[in-house]
Parts: sequence; structure tokens; C-alpha cells
Amino acid sequence: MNKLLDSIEYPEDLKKVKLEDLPKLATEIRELIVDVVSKNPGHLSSNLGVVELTIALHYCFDFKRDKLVWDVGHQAYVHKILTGRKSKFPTLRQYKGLSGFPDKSESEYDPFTCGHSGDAISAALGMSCADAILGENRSVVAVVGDGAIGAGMSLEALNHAGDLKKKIAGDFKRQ
Ligand SMILES: Cc1ncc(C[n+]2csc(CCOP(=O)(O)OP(=O)(O)O)c2C)c(N)n1
Repeated sequence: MNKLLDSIEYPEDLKKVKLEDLPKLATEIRELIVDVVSKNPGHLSSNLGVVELTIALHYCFDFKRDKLVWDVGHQAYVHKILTGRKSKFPTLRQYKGLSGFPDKSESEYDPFTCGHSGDAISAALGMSCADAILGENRSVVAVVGDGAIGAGMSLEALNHAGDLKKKIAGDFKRQ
């Protein structure tokens, strides 16, 4: 049977998939992650937990223009698969292969190279402040897990974002 994932390289391909077919696509992405990560160890459950969330984000936003910032970033495998890196996915965390984290040098869809926890909201807020100076009107989304939201930096950044009233969106992942 043909896989939906075979027709998807970039988010513009994803946006052509019918809403009712998205659960099938989520299953195919999970199978790819389990297949690759079982041979080539990396973060498994963190990524299985964000399949639907990542599909929904790329379906609704345009991250060529909008900005998507992951906290820690070890949950970005689905994002990588949907943003032009599916064929390189088997090289994940290998020498000269795909990074296990978002990396600015890897893709225009990675606006922030990360690895530490607690910095996504601050980074997103900084981007939003820069947009205000540049006169850009776009969405900046920070994805923060339940482990990372408790970091002091996350809480400071929430406070800061609330004070500045910038247009950022936080998605708090449930597992
Ligand atoms: C500054 C910093 N401290 C500690 C860590 C170690 N660390 C790795 S993942 C993580 C928390 C992950 O929790 P969550 O964001 O909920 O992700 P998930 O449960 O999906 O793995 C932490 C604290 C880190 N990456 N950066």
C-alpha cells in the first residue's frame, strides 16, 4: 500500500493531505521513528509524544515565515522528517549525519540551535521583539515540554513575555 509519507518532503506537501488522512500519516511517522531509532539510538518517547502536535503545527502555520522554537530540541525528529530531512533521517546522530537537535546550519526551518532546557520562550520572545523592530508580522511558536517548563528561565521568560505582550504562542505538550 502506498504511504502518505512518500509524498511528503516539505510542509507544503503536508498541507495537501486531507484532514481525515492525518492520523494515518501520524502512524507512518511513528513507524519511521521506531524503525530508525531502534537501529540508531536517540530520543524515542519524546518524539512519539509530539507526532500529532508537530503535524498540527506544520499544517496550521507556515514555518518558512513563522518561527518554531523547540525547548531542549530532542523532540524535533518529526519536525525534521516534515521539513526536507526525511531521506537523511537514518543518519540521525551519526558522524556527518543529522543532528539530534534543531540546528540553524541544517535547515531554514530551524531558527534556533538548541540543546539546553528552558530557553525556548526567551528565544521566541527575542525573535518577536526583533520582528517588531523590523515591522514583520508573523507568529513565533515555542514548544515547551512539562520537564522544561519548570526551569527558572522558562518562568522568567513567561513573566517577561506577559509584560511585553508580544505575539508568541506556547504549546505545552501533554504525554
Ligand atoms: C540547562 C539544561 N539542564 C538540564 C538538561 C537536561 N535535560 C535534558 S531533557 C530535559 C527535560 C526534558 O523534559 P521535556 O521537555 O518535558 O521533554 P520530554 O519529556 O519530552 O523528553 C532536561 C532537564 C538540559 N538539556 N539543559
